[in-house]
Amino acid sequence: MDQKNFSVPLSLRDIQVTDDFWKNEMELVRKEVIPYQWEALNDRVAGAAPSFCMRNFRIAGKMNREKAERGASYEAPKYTFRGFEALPEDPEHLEDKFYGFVFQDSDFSKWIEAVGYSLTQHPDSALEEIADGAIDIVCAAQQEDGYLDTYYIINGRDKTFTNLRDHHELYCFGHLTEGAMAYYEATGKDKLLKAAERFADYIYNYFGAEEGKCKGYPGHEIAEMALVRLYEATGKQKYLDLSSFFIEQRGTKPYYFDTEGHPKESIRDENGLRYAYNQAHLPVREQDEAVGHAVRAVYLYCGMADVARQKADESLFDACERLWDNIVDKKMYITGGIGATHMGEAFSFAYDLPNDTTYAETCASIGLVFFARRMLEMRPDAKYANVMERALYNGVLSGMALDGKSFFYVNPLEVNPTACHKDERKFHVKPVRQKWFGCACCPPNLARLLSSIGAYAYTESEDTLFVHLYIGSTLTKRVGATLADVEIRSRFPWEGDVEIRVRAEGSGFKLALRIPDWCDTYRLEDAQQYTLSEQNGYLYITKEWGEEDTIRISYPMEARLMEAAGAVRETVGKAALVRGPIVYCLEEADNGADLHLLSVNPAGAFSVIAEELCGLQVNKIQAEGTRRAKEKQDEALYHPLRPAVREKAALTYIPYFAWANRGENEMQVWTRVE
Ligand code: FUB
Ligand code: ZN
Repeated sequence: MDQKNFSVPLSLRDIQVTDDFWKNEMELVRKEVIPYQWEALNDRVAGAAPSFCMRNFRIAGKMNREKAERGASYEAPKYTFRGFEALPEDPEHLEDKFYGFVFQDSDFSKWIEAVGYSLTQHPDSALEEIADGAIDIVCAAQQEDGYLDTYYIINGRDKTFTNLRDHHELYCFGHLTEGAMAYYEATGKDKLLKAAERFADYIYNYFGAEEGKCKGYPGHEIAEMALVRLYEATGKQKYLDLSSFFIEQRGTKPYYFDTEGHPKESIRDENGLRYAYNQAHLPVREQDEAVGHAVRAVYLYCGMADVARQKADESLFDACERLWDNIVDKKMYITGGIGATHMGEAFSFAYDLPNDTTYAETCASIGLVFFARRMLEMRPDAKYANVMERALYNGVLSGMALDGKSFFYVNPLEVNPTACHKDERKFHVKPVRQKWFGCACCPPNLARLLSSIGAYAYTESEDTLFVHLYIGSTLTKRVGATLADVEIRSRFPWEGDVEIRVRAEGSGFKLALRIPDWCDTYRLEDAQQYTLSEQNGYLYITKEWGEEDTIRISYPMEARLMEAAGAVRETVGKAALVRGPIVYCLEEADNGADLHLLSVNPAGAFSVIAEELCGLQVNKIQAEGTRRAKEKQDEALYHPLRPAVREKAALTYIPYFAWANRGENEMQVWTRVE
């Protein structure tokens, strides 16, 4: 591996996203999600489960002050460790103790990360003031030794790092660092970054290969990638070493988590799932199947990819690639959703992709996007960007309502609301988006991804700008001693025409455009004026650049019915409609109830209709099909086979991400084929 060929994301300060589609998403985050989340973090949302996040930081800060005032006579209160502290029966009388999930601190960190990215695109002094105030509260909770996790600060430091498997100190540290970096990069303010670094130093002194240090590693990964980011920002080798240690240590024997004395969990133990849940069943270089909790898994793979990139470690990259291929070839929904079972929020076995009991947590698709970008940094291969695009426009975006005011945690591909209410196996599947969640991981994760979307669309190497996603933007790229100005315009995801204006000098600047996997061909206007080559799904373009050059390229978007491999039991005989990057679905609001009675005609015409859907301009698709005629009311449950009576039906498909914006109703991605 030659690091010279690697690429890195552009700084968000060098990109202005101008795209109608994504700008709208970013504005929803800025105007709806960030302010709403700030209220939620402060328990000020009527009717929503309190978060306790900022309250926990305030209490930890208060304890610090009391300790400083009373010195040796101070005795910290003693509480019982549970992992989740519920609201007391009388919510008026909260004690000065920790409430909420053990990882509640991370809600602040994801919020401040989204705030940081958002400020790079849209400076907002009022928001910055709120953020600075929040940072003061968080930093006041930090202990003298650098430790910063309110669950243990409040409950008692004697238990620090005693339950790495289930408790989330290292996870909270990881998110804190990511948030601090984003805020620093946006504003230049380093108070939170310094706090994160002090916590990192504490962790570095505690964990590591050196004699006397703890040999544990995070139960929920993310510290691995955060440490690499910290290394890149500070140049301090110890952070890369620690990340590397966490990665190499995972899965070695004796299993670290066994030394923590967790009670055996019978069925998990018998089936070898005890370690796989945390991806700790094997050393990471020996892993070739994505297993366990899906968010943890993809976060681990991101950390592995970061370390592989920093160290040009080919075998670690190979492990990442094996895991990538396993996910994409065997365990991913057509929407880019991953984690097929709600048992452990986990990957299931190969090709087990049920549509109506799926989990496909929003955070897991987000993690897949993170993983894709990291793989692209090392190897620009369209196989990563194709999936990144698929996940973004579908499994990620479905997590948020079109008005930015409610969210899905679980992203099913088929919903019958009655089943969601009455069938215990589907209780985790909500037929409508929720305002907020007690375990509020997904909405703030969405906020941080959407507000930094530019960092996924493009990466740069010394002389090349890689366009992975056709997101309208203006950006600046350094080429040797000069700057190239680039403007990308498109009507993605609805139309495939792209216009790229380049202002560069000489011929040193190259563009690498991803050729999407959803089109068989593309058309480049005036192709003869460029020097062209194709490699791994990218079209490399260069020329002697003039004052301003305009490249016009079209990727035909055709409505296509897709089928899954025969091994996917749930979808045999069914097809999903896809056009460009968008996966479509049928919804009851357009097609009436009993969607399971509908069939689509693969030989019929597909008409694209540009229309507004709940305030958003989208392309709907009309298809020809039939509906199995309603039987008589008293139709016997079983009866001799008779020819089905079918009536013609016009099917109206809408983008999957836009479903469930018109009240509770049925939805399906996979429809029977006539
Ligand atoms: O454990 C923290 C977060 O809560 C995970 O990433 C989500 O899957 C949810 O379990
Ligand atoms: Zn989540």
